[in-house]
Amino acid sequence: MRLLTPAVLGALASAQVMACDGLAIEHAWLRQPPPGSDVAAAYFEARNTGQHALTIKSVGSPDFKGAMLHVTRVVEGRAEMRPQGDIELGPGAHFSAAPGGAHVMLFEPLQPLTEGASLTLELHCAQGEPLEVALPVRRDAPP
Ligand SMILES: [Cu+2]
Repeated sequence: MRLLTPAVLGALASAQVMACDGLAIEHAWLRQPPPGSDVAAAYFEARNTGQHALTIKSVGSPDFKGAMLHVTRVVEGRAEMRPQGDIELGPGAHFSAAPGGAHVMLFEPLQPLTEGASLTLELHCAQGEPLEVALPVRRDAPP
């Protein structure tokens, strides 16, 4: 018997539980870019709440023309962004996309990125339907 925290139960209730075979996403948010910028970064916490391994292959959003998983690495003192490969999560495993590391890079918004707006982030897994989660626009990281 596994105990689920209220936060995890909330994520399961708000997500399509069958999508992505047990993937739960929490604390998804998009950092409001400076005015005039057509590139934004989004972050999330992912956990495999299922019994089987799963793989996040890619991301998308109906609110942007393009979306990619990136990772920031410091190479010889300079921060560089590279494509993030597949994210493989065993049962119970956790992955954090947070400022300074992995992130969702979003290109060419199709609507204004107003603080407080709720956009949509899609996670595409190796199996199952894409998982859609709410992506609130914030000026700063959630507390
Ligand atoms: Cu990036």
